[in-house]
Amino acid sequence: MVALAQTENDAAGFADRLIIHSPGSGEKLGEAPVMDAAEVQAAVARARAAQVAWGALSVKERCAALRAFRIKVVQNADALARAVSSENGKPLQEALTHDVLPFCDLMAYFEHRAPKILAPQAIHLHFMIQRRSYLHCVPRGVVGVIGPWNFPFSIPIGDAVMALFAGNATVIKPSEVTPLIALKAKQLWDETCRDEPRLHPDLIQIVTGRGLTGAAVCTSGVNQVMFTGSVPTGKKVAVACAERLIPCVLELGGINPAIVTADADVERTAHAILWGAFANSGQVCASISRVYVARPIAERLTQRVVELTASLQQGDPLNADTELGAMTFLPQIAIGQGILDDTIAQGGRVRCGGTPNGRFFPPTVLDNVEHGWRITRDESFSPLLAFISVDDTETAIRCANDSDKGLMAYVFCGDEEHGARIAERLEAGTTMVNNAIDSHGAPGTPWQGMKESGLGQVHSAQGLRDLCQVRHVQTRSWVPWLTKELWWYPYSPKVYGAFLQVMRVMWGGGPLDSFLRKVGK
Ligand code: TXE
Repeated sequence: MVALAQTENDAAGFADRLIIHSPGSGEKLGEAPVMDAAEVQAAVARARAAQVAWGALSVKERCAALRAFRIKVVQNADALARAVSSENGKPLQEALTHDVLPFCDLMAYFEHRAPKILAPQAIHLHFMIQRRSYLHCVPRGVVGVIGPWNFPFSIPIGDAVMALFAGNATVIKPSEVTPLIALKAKQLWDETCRDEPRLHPDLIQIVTGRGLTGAAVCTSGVNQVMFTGSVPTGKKVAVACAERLIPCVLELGGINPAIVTADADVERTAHAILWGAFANSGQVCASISRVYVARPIAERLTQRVVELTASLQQGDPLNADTELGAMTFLPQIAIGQGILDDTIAQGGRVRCGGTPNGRFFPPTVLDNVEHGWRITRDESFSPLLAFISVDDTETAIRCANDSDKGLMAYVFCGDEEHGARIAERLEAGTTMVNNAIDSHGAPGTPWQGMKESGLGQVHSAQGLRDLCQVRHVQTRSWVPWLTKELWWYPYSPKVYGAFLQVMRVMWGGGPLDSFLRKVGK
């Protein structure tokens, strides 16, 4: 059993260093400096200087250059997965398939598509047809990325490369709980830069530290912030960005519902819920935490999930057949335990799992739970799964939407089309039908939260464009005999009357109005 000594990171402030221990073995893995505001500002200045040449390259050239980094990551995939697993405590296979692999897919996806996504876009003007309007994407400059500990590679480094595709430089503040993997990524970046002259080491800066270092990123002159973490910290980041009128993208977690209808395929649903609830020991913002299941199949489904849970291998994260590793973040165990105790006190029944053993939190299934209890409201970010039986789909939808969060939702249903209709009524950034948690791995789709789950989006064409200033240019063809527009000076009663007449004819409900609406003018 691992000693419960958290990394010596709990003290606030810029003082001392981060000392990192493996959640799985307790072994000391390394140290990282705690950087102060001046060091963060110096990093931003270096990034800004490197961005000038980078932003001047065509998108195609940037994509060609970034390919070298993707190849470098693939060449080092095993070492990276081992580093993620050691530092974060997740099983080795998850470190590879949830962190390193999706990152490579994200890069390959945007290498191919970014030139088209960021190409100038014409805007069709409905009346001023002698004019030409178009949007063009200009890099913002330096993007600050503030990362979490649950996906310590794929989230901060993935956000950073999105910013690079858009022509920006980045300053990454990794979580104080898992800073070493970001430093390893930086080392691979620097090595890539030696062989690819278009890449500059300073385009990626890593600033390690705790909350104050993160706060310093927001006030350091960056042009945008991408933040993943808790709701209270996300709000602080939003305020800091608002004071500087810079955009921020916030990804703040969820308390994600699954609705299971009576005609759902119990076997697939059970497997999906099992993985959706317990991958990364439930420390996933998209984890399934509350299941609203139709009463006729509730016991069959719960029992099947319990059986499958019993077969999961929990242990040393670095073993390739381990399915649940250790909890990453010490305070998370107490949060999960508190929600578990609360549920039991209210009458919830533990069907399997229960009390944590050191850093290892057993996958825990509860039923007899009622909507409204804390387990259905507060993010446990631990392997707790609650089953709530419901009489009809309308009740399930109402309960699912009765939450201050809205990141992900799930529907398990025998009829895909019916599932999609239910999905459309759920208040979530993404709803998956007959599937679980992995839509973050589809880089073409938006990752976004509603309500307190966040602001803006990452991934997708729009997510990439949002990392640019989208500027509008309007030109007008030269017509020698037209020296001025009709609405320029001088003003007169005659011109005023003419405009009134034009308005009546065009928009007043007459025949020309009908014709123009028909032809889409
Ligand atoms: O988050 P914080 P923590 C949830 C999970 C967990 C809780 C707390 O429920 O229990 O958040 O985790 C930096 N200005 N999620 O403490 O504080 C900080 O250094 C700028 C959900 O890790 O939000 C770290 O790099 N930055 C989440 C990052 O913000 C600041 C994933 C996140 O820290 C800052 C992880 C400040 N004032 C935990 N203060 C998800 N969305 O999936 C701290 N930071």
